Amino acid sequence: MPGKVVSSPRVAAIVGPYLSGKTSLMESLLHTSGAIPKKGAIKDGNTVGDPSPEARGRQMSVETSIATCTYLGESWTFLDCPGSVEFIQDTLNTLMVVDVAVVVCEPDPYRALTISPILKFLDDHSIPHIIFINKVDTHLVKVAEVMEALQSVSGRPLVLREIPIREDDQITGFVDLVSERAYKYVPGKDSDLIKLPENLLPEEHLRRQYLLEALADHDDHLMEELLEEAVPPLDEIYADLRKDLQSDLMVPVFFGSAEQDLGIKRLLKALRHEAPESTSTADRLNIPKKTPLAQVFKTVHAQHIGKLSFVRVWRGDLSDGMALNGMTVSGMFKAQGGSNTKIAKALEGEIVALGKLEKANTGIGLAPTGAVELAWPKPLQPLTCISIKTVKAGDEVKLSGALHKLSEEDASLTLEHNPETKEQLLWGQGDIHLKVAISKLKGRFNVDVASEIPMVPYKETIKKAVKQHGRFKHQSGGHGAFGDVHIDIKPLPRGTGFEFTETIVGGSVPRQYHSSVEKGSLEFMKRGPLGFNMVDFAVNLYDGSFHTVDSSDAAFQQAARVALAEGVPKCEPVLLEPILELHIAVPNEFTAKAQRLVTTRRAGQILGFDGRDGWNGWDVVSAYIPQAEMNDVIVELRSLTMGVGTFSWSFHHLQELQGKEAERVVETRKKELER
Ligand SMILES: Nc1nc2c(ncn2[C@@H]2O[C@H](COP(=O)(O)OP(=O)(O)OP(=O)(O)O)[C@@H](O)[C@H]2O)c(=O)[nH]1
Ligand SMILES: [Mg+2]
Repeated sequence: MPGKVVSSPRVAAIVGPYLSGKTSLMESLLHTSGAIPKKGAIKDGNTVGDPSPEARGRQMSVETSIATCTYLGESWTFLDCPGSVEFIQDTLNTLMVVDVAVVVCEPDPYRALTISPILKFLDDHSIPHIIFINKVDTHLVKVAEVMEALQSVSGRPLVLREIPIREDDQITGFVDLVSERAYKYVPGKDSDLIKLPENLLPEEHLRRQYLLEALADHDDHLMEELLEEAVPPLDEIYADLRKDLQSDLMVPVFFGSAEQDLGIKRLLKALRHEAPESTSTADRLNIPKKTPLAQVFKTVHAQHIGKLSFVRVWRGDLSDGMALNGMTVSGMFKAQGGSNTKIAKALEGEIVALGKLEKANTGIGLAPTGAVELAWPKPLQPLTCISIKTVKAGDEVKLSGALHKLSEEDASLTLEHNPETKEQLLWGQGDIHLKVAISKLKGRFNVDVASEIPMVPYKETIKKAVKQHGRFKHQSGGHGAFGDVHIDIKPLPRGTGFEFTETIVGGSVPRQYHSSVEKGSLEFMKRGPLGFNMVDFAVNLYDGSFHTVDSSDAAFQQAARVALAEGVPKCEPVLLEPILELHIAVPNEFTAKAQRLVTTRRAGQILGFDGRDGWNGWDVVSAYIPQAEMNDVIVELRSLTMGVGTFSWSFHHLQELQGKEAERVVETRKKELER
């Protein structure tokens, strides 16, 4: 293989579906390159990746882990990303700053679909990527079938870079399709160079030809050579591989076993020879040619150290103490899993953590001359929420401070205060996402919170109009209180809210008290006869009387409340429930299941379905679902769709709710209000 001297440090993300072996692969890469003397294992909880107690406890990655090694004199930083869709925000952020991504997948054609969302993101952003089919130590891996399945979910052509050598159905080595050398795996050691097995020659030839033809699609010179049946020089093939990967024209596919360290050196070498350098990545991302310039891709509020902004250094070098975006870098660190080592300088291309840049948001460009706006993915829309409360009274300020930090670390986790239900809602991507956040609140910020299913913000309205008289009269000691009103109460169309008017003639209620009647009505509508906020009705003040001494703003407010308290129950109050509009995106083999999910919910209504824009083989089912029925929609959708189904949502309208369900809601509300 031709030598290629790359001086700048490079960065590879390790991505792929949940539990495909990414953290194990990072461990193996670190071990194979000599960065760690002994390998840890997921089951033993001692890998370099996943250092947080939450990741260790659940044996899953919940955020990106960072580790650096030197391989053949070159610096590599690996960013081991979470696979679970619930923690995908960190993965998407991480992918924005890497030179290359290694997509780790299971050796199972039926699970190929699970990598389609990540491939789509990589293709949409033209991020060079390599596929690594992991776990080939498990029996009966059919590489050709896996390849076919993977191709069906990739927008780019995949090319197999090696073919398996088998003994008794077990993969025991590989033939490199470029060098045409055969290797036998030796667990724990380098693979042995062996003679290319005769029986593999036809397949080797076929696959190699396919690889060359794929390269020739973007290289006329190579195409001519192939047409003339000339043997293309290896240098030319390697140059094409490098170029096609860099432009994301083609996806090379390798296989191996992270756990057994098989095929790892092959992967490292491919990365070394073919992954783009940081300057070409910076150019691909249109990073301005300002020096120095770095970009924050991850923010962590570390215990003892404080805020750490993890950056990719795009242009020039950084040093501790320098001013960036008007702030002084206070502490510069190199992360290796859970440990941070203090350093003084960071080189172009490196990943480092900068201390105490309090105002630096994730995604921002940092420069001595001030902030630089750089492309950054929008935070994911939250899909589910819980209502949270501090267990200890007085912890509220601590809680909001801690949550502010957690959502700074993870933009897909947000806090909302609902003024209607008076709840604090913690929004996220799924159950585990929220549970992990609660565990971090306790472990890192020492705040205990209790959680429950959030209330539905029901509303109520009226269906009939009435005329109502209301009088408030009070005599206590000196001054009395007097207000007297005649009002029309009538329903308004859905979505109108509340309207107040007056048609007083002859000053029966003096002008200054009209707004008092409105205020009283607004106060009353906060809780209608069913216990909820009232909407979509009108009050018209048309008559009344007053007393020159005893009438006051307060007395007229009170009179309005008296009138409404008596009048509204006569207007056929009715409950309104919020209905959400959902756009459920699923691969089309699951479209019928997604539709069933809608129709099996109370009042779920399918509006139609269509192809998903820009997503081959995906549909979007549009539907209305009552908010009260939303709680486990994401859980069920994921379980129906191998985890890849998702949805976007928005509030759509309020809808009358009657019958048993309405009675249940009103009864529950009554009990709540009595508490
Ligand atoms: N047989 C076999 N098992 C493996 C291999 N690589 C990983 N595993 C196992 O697969 C499981 C998941 O491994 P991880 O490395 O945590 O997978 P991951 O992709 O990082 O998981 P998430 O980050 O949570 O998505 C663990 O039980 C590993 O021991 C492999 O090459 N062969
Ligand atoms: Mg992992």
